[in-house]
Amino acid sequence: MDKLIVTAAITGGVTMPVQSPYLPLTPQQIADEAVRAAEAGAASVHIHARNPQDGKPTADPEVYKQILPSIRERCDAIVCITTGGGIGLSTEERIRVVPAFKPELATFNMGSMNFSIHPIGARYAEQEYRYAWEKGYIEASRDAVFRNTFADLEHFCKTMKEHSTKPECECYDVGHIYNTSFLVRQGALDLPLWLQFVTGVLGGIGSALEDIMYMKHTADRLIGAENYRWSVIGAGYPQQFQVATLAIMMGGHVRVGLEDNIFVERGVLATSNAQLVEKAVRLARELGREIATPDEARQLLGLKGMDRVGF
Ligand code: KMH
Ligand code: ZN
Repeated sequence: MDKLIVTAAITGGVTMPVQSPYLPLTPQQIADEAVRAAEAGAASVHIHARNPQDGKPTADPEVYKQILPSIRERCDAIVCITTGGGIGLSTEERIRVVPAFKPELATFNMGSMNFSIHPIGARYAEQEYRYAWEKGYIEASRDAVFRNTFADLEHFCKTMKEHSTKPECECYDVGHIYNTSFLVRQGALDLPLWLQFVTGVLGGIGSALEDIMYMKHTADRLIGAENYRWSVIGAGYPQQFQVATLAIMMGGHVRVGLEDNIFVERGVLATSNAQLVEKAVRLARELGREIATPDEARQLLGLKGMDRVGF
C-alpha cells in the first residue's frame, strides 16, 4: 500500500463558531492551525478563508493573501484551497482562488446538490451564537443549492488545467463518480485522479461501511483502480475516525479536521486540528500504515511542486 496521505481540513465553510471555541477564524489562527497540523503529520492542509472581523466564510483573495504565504513560509505541506467556499458564494467567486494563487491542489466539487447544515440550528439557543450572521447562515442552507452544473464543472477544470492545479474531486454521492468519469471521457479531466469521497453530509451519501465500499467499487468500475487514488471524509463524530480506519485498511487516504468534525472523543471537543491529525496518525500506525511526508504525497499525486504556486 502507499504511505498514508493525511489531509487536515482546518476551518471549512460550514462549521460554525458557535459549535467550538477552537475553530480557527482569523487568518493568523487559520495559518497557525495549518502549520501545527502539518507538524502533527498532515501532508496536505485544506484551506478556506473567513472574514477576519467575524469569522464568516469569504472568498476574498485579500484574506487568502494573509493566510497562504504564512503557511508556506513555515512548513512544506501541500496547500489545497477550496473552490467550494461557503454557503451563498457564487461560482465565479469560488473559482477565483485558482488564477489568483495557482495552488498545487484545489477542491473540485463534482455535482450540484442540497448541502444543508440546518439541523445544527436546533442545538443552540439564540444567546449562544457568537456572531450575528451564524443563525441566518445555518438556516439559509435549508433552501440553498450547492451549485456545480456541468457548465460550472467544465469551467472549473479548464481553469485548473490552465494553472496546473490538480483537482481534488469531491464526490458526495455515487452520481458524482459518474460525473467524474464523464469528464474523463470528455478529456476534461486527466488521469490519474485524486478522489475525495465525502460522506455524511446532509444531501449526500452516508458514512456506513456499505457506503464506502459502494463508492470504491463504483470508482473501480468506472475509472479503473489503477487510474486514481482516493481519500475519504466522514462528517461528524465518530464517523470521521470510523471511515478513516476503513481507508487506512483499504489502501485509501484520509481527511480529518475541524471542517468536518469538532470532537476528538465522544462529547470532548478537539482543541486543535493537530489533535485530530495525531489521532489519525495513531490509528494508521496501530494498523501498520506508514505516513506520507508532503513530498511523498506530491509524488503519489503527481503535483507540480511548491515552487510553482502563486503565493
Ligand atoms: N466541506 C466539505 C464537506 C470544498 O471545500 O470545496 C467539503 C469540502 C469541499 O471541503
Ligand atoms: Zn472545504
